[in-house]
Amino acid sequence: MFTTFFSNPEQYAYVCRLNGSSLYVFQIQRNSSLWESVEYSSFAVGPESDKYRLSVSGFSGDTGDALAAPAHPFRISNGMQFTCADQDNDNSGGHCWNGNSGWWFNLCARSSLTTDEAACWNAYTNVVVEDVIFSRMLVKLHQ
Ligand SMILES: [Ca+2]
Repeated sequence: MFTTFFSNPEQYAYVCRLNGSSLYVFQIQRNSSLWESVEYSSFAVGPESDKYRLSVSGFSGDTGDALAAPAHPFRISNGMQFTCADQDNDNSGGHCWNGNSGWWFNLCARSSLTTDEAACWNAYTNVVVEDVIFSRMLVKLHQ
């Protein structure tokens, strides 16, 4: 998990500085121990004034696009502002935040890699399966 990465406000700024990087890769390990990876050729996080809005495109990978696939529009994270314990920016009448860190929740999401207890990455169905036991994010910078 990169919970710590998203739990420190100064790290948000670091993510913003990485905007325009050539490739973002999420590597995900399921509780079956299998690893999967997804890539986004464009990954941007908006400024604090826009509550770190997510913008991704250019998906490829060996599992589905849980951030932007249109199968279940109300769960798309792409275009959403960041929600965490003290910032409810999701489209739920409640608060999608659960666990100990935040995510780009909509109503709510099919993905969340920042929580220690209920991590998920599910692009194919509307059922949230919390089967991610480890994940990491890699960034390839422009030359
Ligand atoms: Ca809400």
